Parts: sequence; structure tokens; C-alpha cells
Amino acid sequence: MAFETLIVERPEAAPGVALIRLNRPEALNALNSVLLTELGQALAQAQGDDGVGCVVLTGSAKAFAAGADIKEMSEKSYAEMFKADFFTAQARAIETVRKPIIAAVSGYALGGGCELAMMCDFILAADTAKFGQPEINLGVAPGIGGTQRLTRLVGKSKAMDMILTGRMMDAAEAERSGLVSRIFPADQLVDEALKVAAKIAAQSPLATAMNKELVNAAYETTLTTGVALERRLFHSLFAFDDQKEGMSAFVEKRKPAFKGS
Ligand code: CO8
Repeated sequence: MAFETLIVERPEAAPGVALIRLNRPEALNALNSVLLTELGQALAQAQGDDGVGCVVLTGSAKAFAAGADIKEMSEKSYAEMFKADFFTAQARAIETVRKPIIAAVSGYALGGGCELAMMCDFILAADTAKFGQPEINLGVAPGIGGTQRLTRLVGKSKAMDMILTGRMMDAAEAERSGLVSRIFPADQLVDEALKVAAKIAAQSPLATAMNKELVNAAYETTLTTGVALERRLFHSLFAFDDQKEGMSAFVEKRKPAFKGS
């Protein structure tokens, strides 16, 4: 499928990985309706493709995404935003993907761009990355999860500081705060993200999907319920050939060859 606002590749060097690049350079990858709709389609394609085990989502060197498209939103009325349920369907299409999505963030990840990165499963950042929720400067608030996800990731004090002042956080502060899992030199970011993704794609896709579901459950439930769910899914993994393969390979001192069955 050809896209207007995305470049989708299957890099040879990273088997099992789909690389999705946001591609609106004229607007620093600002997220408009077309881009977010296409992103949902590209992710659905990756979800339906047994040859894909992990997705890397990235932007350009200057910007992962500089926010939702202010020019698209500026003249909208409340009735239009409400009737279109602006970005709810597009956000769901991202949030409900069962395969892992890694955000590889270089340059600006602001507003909706920061929110999109936080919708991914984890964030790898270039040393040039800058995160922020500057919506307050526009007289609005984050609208695709920023107030909720940033607070869970970095805690109330830093989230309030970021959201109420609109200031940016550099990569080092983002890593210290738990927003980012690892930092790489900017010119190595995508290659390193592809290596991480290829490692994930080589695992059992069944175990990967269940592990993703379990970590996400930690945000939604109590400890007792979460641990009970973990035990149930842990037990259920013994129904798959991949568990036999993984454990036999360890005992036989060889690399496992997971089949997703
Ligand atoms: N929307 C539209 N266009 C943008 C955006 C944006 N968010 N960001 C940058 N652009 C455009 C600029 O207008 C400019 O276009 P042009 O050349 O036609 O004037 C081009 O990209 C390059 O930008 P700059 O010249 O400004 O580049 P600089 O290097 O000088 O500055 C910045 C880079 C600091 C990133 C600056 O562009 C900036 O501040 N951008 C806006 C950041 C921002 O406020 N983001 C939040 C947007 S609101 C939001 O994300 C709400 C999310 C919730 C929506 C959910 C709805 C339910």
C-alpha cells in the first residue's frame, strides 16, 4: 500500500521488522487526519502480516513529530471536533495493536508527537530528542493521552511542570525520568532501534503479545488482579509449541526457532 504521509519499509538488515517513517517534512511531521489514518492502516497491515514481529516508528532527524497539525485544528468549532470525535478512532487504531511498537525519537516530539511516542510500547531516543507538551501555549490541553500517559511515566510533579509550563525536556532528562528507555547518538538511532526490534521479532510472537498485554495491564488494574492475570497467561503459554521449543533449546544449548504456534 502506498501512503501520502508515511514511508513503510521492511529493512533487510532487520528480519521481521516493519519500519514506519512519518513523512511530512514541510510540517515537521505534524499529525493531521491523513497521517493518523494512514498510520492506523500501516499498523493494521503489520498486525496482519505473520512476517512482521515488531514495528519501529520514527520521524526525521529534526522531528519525530512537532504535534498535532495546528493549521488543521485552528479554525475548528467545538461541534466539528465533537462530531468527528477528533482523533479517537485514529488513537484506538494505534493503542490496540498487539505487536510491539518501538518509537525511535530524534529531534522534536511535542504535543501529539510526544503523545504518539508514549502510545508506543517504549521509546528509544537520539541524544538530540526534545519532548514536550506545549499545548498550554496554544490555550488548550493535550488531547490524545498526554496528561494521563506522561503522568504515569514520569510522575505527577514532572508531568505538571511539563504540562503547565509547556517546557521541553531533553533526552538525558527524559531517560532519567523514565520516559525513555535508552539514548543513542542521533546518527545511530534508527539502526540501533532496528537491532532491538529484530531481537524482539525473533522471539515467539505468542509470548511477545502476551508479555505486551501483561505489562499494559499493570496500568489498568490492581496488583492482585494483575499478578493473577500474569499467572493465568503464564500457565497458558505452556499450551504452545513455542514454549516447548524455547525450553528444549535452552536444555540442548542451541538457539530456539520459534514458529508462532
Ligand atoms: N502543526 C502544523 N505545522 C507545524 C507544526 C504543528 N504542530 N509544527 C511545525 N509546523 C510547521 C511550521 O508552521 C513551519 O511551516 P511553514 O514553513 O509553512 O511556516 C514548519 O513546520 C517548520 O516549523 P518552524 O519554522 O516553526 O521550525 P523551527 O525549527 O523554527 O521550530 C518548533 C520548531 C519549535 C517545533 C516549532 O515548529 C513549534 O513550536 N511547533 C509547534 C509545536 C506545538 O505547539 N505542538 C503542539 C501542537 S497541539 C497538539 O499537539 C495537540 C495534541 C492533541 C490533539 C488531539 C485532538 C483530539
